[in-house]
Amino acid sequence: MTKICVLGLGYIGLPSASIFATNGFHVVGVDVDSKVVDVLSKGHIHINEPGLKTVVSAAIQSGNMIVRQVPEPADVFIIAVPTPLKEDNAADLTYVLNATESILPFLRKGNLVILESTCPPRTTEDILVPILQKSGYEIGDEIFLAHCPERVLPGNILYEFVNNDRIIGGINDNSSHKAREIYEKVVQGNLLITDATSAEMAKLMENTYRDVNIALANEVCRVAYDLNLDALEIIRLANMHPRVNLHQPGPGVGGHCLAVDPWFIVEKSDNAKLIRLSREINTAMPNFVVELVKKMLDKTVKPKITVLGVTYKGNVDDVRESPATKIIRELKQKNVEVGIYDPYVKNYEFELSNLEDACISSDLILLLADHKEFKYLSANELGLLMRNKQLFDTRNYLKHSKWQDAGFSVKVLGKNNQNS
Ligand code: SAJ
Repeated sequence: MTKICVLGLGYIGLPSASIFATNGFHVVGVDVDSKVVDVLSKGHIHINEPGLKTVVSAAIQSGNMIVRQVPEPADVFIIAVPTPLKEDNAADLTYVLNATESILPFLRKGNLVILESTCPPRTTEDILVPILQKSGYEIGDEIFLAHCPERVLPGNILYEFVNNDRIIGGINDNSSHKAREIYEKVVQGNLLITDATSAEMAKLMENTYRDVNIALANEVCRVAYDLNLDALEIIRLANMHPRVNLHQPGPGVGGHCLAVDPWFIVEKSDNAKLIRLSREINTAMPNFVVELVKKMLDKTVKPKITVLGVTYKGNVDDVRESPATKIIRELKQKNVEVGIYDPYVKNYEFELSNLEDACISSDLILLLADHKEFKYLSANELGLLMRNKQLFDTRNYLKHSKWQDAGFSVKVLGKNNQNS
């Protein structure tokens, strides 16, 4: 049985490890965090992803997956650790470097090392190869190495891991061939063979495409405010053209992918001008939301608002790079009291309340994440708790007529020409 050691048991590593284990591989999942190892060993999971608990439990119960704090010898090593941003927006590769160093004592001739973590172009060739050479083996001949970036959408990871096409970027043909042999056992999408650096850049371009497109939508939103137009209607109409697909404006772009990956390109080339500007446009959206909120509260003495949802998008528990955090921080700095409710989040930088406490004596409900539960809120009941009945929906998500019927005045981000 082929043995795979997966380093990093987060949003990407844990689904990968458990899917390989339930497909007949012997998997050792490794995480440096003892709490993660404890939780997983007991059959629980530390992240919220639909269906993941079932797959992890099945993997552990089958005996095919064990969880450890340190690596052990294996046939394949998959590195799936975070690559955060540093203060200067350059990639912080510390976790990748540490994970790669940590497998050196266990490498044997014929092993395959796969980097799944997203990283700046040339990381595999220029940084991983020299580290792995310290093992004494010929990299590419005796140890095979590939970058096979993950492409799964949080909230739909299990489906997309299996069904999406997957890029396989070996440092040479043999490495690509070896990596393909592993993924073809679990992936039903196409396996797209290329070199390691093209794989790195292609992965970054996927998220950059989306970030730039959202920046364009956010720019339409800002321009529409200047012209007193409805940006959402304009985008809807433009998208009726068969070759136009504008994305949606929002309170900002968050998460560990779109808000981070484009910087990895900017770091490598002064010509990445549009990419940098798009990041700046999207990063400015929380501030724009704060300006609009201030306007809605300008006649209110000692205002209180209710934030619904602090995650970077709906139906996930991830608050990394969430625009909500910036918005709440800025509003608090402006002496606005903020009650916060998020049914998905347990630990957060700011105090979380239950829904009722968050709404009591509030002057405005500000929807920042489109969690499905929010569709079913009772506007009538919440209205009874509020001091002023105002709703600002930054995701164009709620059924606005229901809130209007309950006496709320409703604003939607992008719909500047609203009367109510
Ligand atoms: N957003 C908008 N407007 C839109 C779409 C999204 O403002 O029209 C915002 C969301 O609210 C969120 C952010 O963008 O704050 C990112 O959300 P997302 O759903 O676009 O993407 P992620 O970050 O959850 O996952 C992305 C995916 N990439 C692409 O769709 C190209 C996923 O496939 C990648 O695997 C993942 O990044 C990753 O790990 O790189």
